[in-house]
Amino acid sequence: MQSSSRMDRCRICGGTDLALFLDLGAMPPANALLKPEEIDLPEARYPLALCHCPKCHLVQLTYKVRAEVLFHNYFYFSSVSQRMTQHFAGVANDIATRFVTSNGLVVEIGSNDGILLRSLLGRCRILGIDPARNVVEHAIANGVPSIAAFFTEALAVEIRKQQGPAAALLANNVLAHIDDLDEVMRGVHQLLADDGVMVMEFPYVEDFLDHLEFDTVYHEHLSYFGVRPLTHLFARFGFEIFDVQRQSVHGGSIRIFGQRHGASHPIQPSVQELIELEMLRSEREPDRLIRFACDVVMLRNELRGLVAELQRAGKKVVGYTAPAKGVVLLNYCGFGPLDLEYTADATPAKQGLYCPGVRIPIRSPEYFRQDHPDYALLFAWNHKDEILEKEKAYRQSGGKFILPIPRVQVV
Ligand code: DWN
Ligand code: ZN
Repeated sequence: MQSSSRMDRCRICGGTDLALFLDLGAMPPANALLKPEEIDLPEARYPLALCHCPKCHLVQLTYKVRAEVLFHNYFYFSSVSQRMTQHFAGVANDIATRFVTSNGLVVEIGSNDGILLRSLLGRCRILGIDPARNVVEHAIANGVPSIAAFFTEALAVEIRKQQGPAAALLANNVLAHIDDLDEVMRGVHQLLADDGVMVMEFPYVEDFLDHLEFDTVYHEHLSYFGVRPLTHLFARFGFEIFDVQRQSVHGGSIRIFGQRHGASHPIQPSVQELIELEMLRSEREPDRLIRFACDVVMLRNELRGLVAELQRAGKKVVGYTAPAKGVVLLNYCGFGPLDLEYTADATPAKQGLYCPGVRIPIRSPEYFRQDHPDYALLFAWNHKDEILEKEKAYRQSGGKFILPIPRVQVV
């Protein structure tokens, strides 16, 4: 079976008039970190490009890599970030107080290491679902009942049979990873209680475009959602969005609240406000996507120029963090171990491995502090505040961070 295939239809509306506007070239999957014994072996590379559907306005990858290839062993543990842990504790509290009784069932699709559901322990019944077995084992060890599987209609039927309908169905940073959205929506239809709510959070396409977040384009992220395309998708399955909240995490996200059409929650003005914002931006700036692509090329040139200039001046530049977006930036800019000797990341499972495509080793933050390089290129710019605080001593002793997004700056 082929491990990747070309997308020639819109994932939400089936439109075939897709317009390519950004091409980052062929790259290995961003989370396919290499073991030392693998760095001299050939790596599979897949096209990484974006297109826009003029019918429902979904932005999506032009190529898809099979989920089994991407998620068989996952290195992303949400709980590494304290801020994300607090963020999801806030989401859990909001859900538990507004939508779920003490005997209600909350199911989370893409529950990762249980970062959110952990906060609901003892407040209601919980169940996590995530395809990455290695991460699910962490969740179970944290006391979060979890199933290592993809969320499908058949699994939804099974869960409902065993545990009853879900009062709340959550999906945080998941929907963008799903190829067959119809299958997931059929599963939601099966599992959600009649007056149940869906709470889904993911990066927002308006922030993605406004803040030049091209490095968040990787093979896991099949879709880049706005409210307009999601309204299309929900309507096809008898659901409606009744509220949307913008969030600052992950470079700018939206949290949408959905229900069965006509259920009890009144539709908030926030929904129409964002639909109109999206319409206005695309009508007023018809060349917005092309400009975005040109700005990406200019940022790459500027970043490469800065690193070369610093090295010419005898300065040592390394990387800091090894997020999926960092792998995309490294590969797109063509940086290698001669440019950045290593990158430091706090995730124990990543240390000792290599960034795919560029073979830059991943070291620990402790190694970084001892080494004390002159500059550190911060790939996880979305955790800037938390990390600059954590590395205060490095900065106070003259170390500087290079932030690549939304524009190159040295702090
Ligand atoms: O959709 C996804 C987004 C939400 O998160 C997933 N597909 C994968 C993941 O993407 P990412 O890897 O770009 O996420 P982050 O949260 O930007 O990755 C943060 C990285 O930075 C992790 O490798 C951990 C590391 N880190 C660190 O070394 N020290 C993070 C913090 C906060 C730190 O203090
Ligand atoms: Zn479409």
